[in-house]
Amino acid sequence: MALAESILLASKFRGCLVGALLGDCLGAPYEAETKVSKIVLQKYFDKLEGQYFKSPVKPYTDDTAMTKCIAESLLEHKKLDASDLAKRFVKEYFSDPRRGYGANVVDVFRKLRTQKFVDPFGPAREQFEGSGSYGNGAAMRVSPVALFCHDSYDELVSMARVSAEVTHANHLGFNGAVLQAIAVHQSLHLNAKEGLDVTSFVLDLITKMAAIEKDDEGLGLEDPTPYQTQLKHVKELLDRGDGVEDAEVVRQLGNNVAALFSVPTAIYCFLRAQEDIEGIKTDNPFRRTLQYAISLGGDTDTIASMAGAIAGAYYGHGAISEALQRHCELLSEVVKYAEDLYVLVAAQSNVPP
Ligand code: R7I
Ligand code: MG
Ligand code: MG
Repeated sequence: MALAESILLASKFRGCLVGALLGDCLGAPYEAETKVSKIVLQKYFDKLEGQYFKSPVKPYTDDTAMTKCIAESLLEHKKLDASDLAKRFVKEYFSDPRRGYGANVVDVFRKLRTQKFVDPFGPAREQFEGSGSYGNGAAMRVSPVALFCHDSYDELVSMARVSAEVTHANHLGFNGAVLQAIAVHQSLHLNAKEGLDVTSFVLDLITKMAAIEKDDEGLGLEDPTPYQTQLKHVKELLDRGDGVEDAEVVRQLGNNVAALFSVPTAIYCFLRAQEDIEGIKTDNPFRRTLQYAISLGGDTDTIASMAGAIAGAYYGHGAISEALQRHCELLSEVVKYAEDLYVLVAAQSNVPP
């Protein structure tokens, strides 16, 4: 890889994790609101970006706390170690529990601690009477896996799934994490200067999810290909351009805590924000992505965080407003995780560090 390309890739690594952080920190104040006024959000972002505004730092939530655990575990072990990951999630939660964790995942942490991490996947399988959680908690934290597996698609798919299964044993929970990881991975491999073909971005995701959802054929599901169905909705909505009302986006794709009703939504936010969106005044497509994701309401921190990771991996760190970054707790640590992951990946693939 040429030096210029490696500088660009390093910037995309930072963009990904910083993008995820910004979505979490800036989206969190609006979590659980049914719909957020675009006018209110425009003022909120304008003020945060304003040169003289020194508001208190915006705290991160569980989305970032768990992303941090995955980044640290990968950096230390240079592979995905499920037992180590489980220990880090538990330690992180019990040392700092007030970060807005999902209501049920906490039971997994308690059980893992009680059984002393003998089976890191066991407690997750017991959730919801044995069906496992379909929440988006595995998807929201998966970005470091996408960075770590930059050079290997097959490894990306298997590692994203294993990283998810520590807490999310339901196929909708772990496949949501796999889809989010694949979307970030696609962004990392595209050059923003060449412009984005939004249709082929979605079609590629549909093709890849077809191979993954094949594994669920024996489960006797009502819809055996739920993520492909949602991605087809994403494509149909994109085909209709800027005329689609927010209420319809929410009705078709969802904006809640279920991975099936939030991961495709985050992908749609990134892709739709390639073009201007009515009521959002900014020339910066990264900011447009976040502002639009939050405006849909519901699980705002997580949808904005996932959309931010995909967008940041596409545009790179340089495209993200420094003023917005300054308002986010843990910024310098997150930048360092991305830099260290880049050095690790570069060393493994003989790229200039
Ligand atoms: O998925 P998880 O880690 O939650 C992540 C969300 C993000 O929005 C974070 O920002 C934070 O706010 O929480 O945590 P879980 O507890 O596994 O799942 C979240 C919620 O999804 C649960 O509390 C349930 O309300 C719902 N849920 C289910 N409900 C019924 N049946 C998840 N799986 C099921 C299910 O199988
Ligand atoms: Mg959260
Ligand atoms: Mg959330």
